[in-house]
Amino acid sequence: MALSEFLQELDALKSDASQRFEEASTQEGLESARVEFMGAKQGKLKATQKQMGTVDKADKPMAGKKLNEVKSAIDSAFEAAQSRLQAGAGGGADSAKGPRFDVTVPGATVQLGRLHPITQTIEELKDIMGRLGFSVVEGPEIEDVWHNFEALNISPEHPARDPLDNFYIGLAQATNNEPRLLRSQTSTVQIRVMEKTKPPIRIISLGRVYRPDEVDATHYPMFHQMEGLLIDQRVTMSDLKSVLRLFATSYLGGDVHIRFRPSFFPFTEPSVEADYYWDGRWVEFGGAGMVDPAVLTAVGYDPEQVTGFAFGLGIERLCMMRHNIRDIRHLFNNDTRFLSQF
Ligand code: FA5
Repeated sequence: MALSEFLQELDALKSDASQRFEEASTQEGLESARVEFMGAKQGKLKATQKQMGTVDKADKPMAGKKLNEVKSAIDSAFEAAQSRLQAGAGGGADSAKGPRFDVTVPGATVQLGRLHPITQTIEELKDIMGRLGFSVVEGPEIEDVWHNFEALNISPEHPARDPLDNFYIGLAQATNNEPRLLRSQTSTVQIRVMEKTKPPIRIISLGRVYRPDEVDATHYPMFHQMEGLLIDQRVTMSDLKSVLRLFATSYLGGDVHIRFRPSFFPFTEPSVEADYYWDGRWVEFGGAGMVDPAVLTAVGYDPEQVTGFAFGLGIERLCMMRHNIRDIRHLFNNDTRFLSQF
C-alpha cells in the first residue's frame, strides 16, 4: 500500500470516529462507537494498523508516526464525549451542551462578624470627646462603699445606698467586713482619678453599671454610662453647657439645642438634668453639675483653688436615639437579625 493512501485512510478514520463520538447521545451509543473504532480485536483502528505491514519499509517511520497521532486523537475524542455524557447525566439535558459549571452562580456568602451597636457607640463617643480634649480612663466594676457613695457625698442614711437599689455582693467576699457592690454609676471613676491625679483634669470613663431596676423599654439592670470630669481653675457652668452642646452637635449632627433642668445629685452643686431637642421633642440624656466642694475636699483638692464640672450620660439611650431603637431590650437579646443591621 502506498504511503499516501495509508495516510488518507488514517485521516478518514480519525474524522469518522470523532464524528460518531460527538453524535452519541447515550452511553450505549458511545460504547458501540468505541467498539467499532477502538475495539481490540475487530476495531477499525486495529484493521488499519494491520495494513501498515503493506507499506514500503522506507515509509514505515512516517506511517507509524501518523498512526500514533491518530490513535491519540481518537482517544481524546472518546474521552471528551464521555465527559459530556457524564455531565449531562448529573446536570440535566441543557448542561450536556453547556459548560459543566455555571460560573455566574454566586458563591456561598461568608457571614462577617461585627461590633455590637453599644461598642460602636462607645467608640464614637470616645472619638468625639477625644477631639474635645478628654482622655479615656477606666475603673473597676466591683466597687467599695467609699468610691460608690462616701466620697461622692452620699451619706450613710441616703436612700441611694438602700440594698434594694443596689447589687451588694456577699460579705464573704468583703475585705475587712466592708461590703462591696457592683457600681451603680461611673461617677466612682471621678473619685479614683482625683485621688491619684493633680488638677487640671479632663477625662471620660465609659463602662457598665448595675442597678436592680425593673426592666422596661428604657431600663435595664445592666447598662453603660459615659462619665465626664473636668477640673481646672475658674471652670464654670457655661463651660459645662458648651461641652455638652458641642458633644450633642457632633453626635447627632446639625445645630442641637440643649437645656438644663434643675436636679439633685449629692456630688454636684448645682445639679442639672441635661436635655437635647431632637425630632420635635426634648430628650433627657443624663445628669450633670458643678463638682460639690465636699467632693473636692474628700480627694484632697482645695475648692478655693479649683472648680470643675461632671456629667454622666446613658449610652444605651444615646445609641437608641441615633438608631431609632424603641426598646432597650433589643440591645441585649443577642438576636442576630437585629444586630446584623448595624
Ligand atoms: C447618674 O447616674 C449620675 N451619676 C450622673 C451624674 C454624673 C450626675 C456626674 C452629675 C455628675 P442618673 O441616675 O440620672 O445619673 O443616670 C444617668 C443616665 O443613665 C440617665 O439619664 C439614663 O440615660 C441612664 N440610665 C439610668 N438608669 C438606667 C437604666 N436602668 N437603663 C438604662 N439607662 C439608664
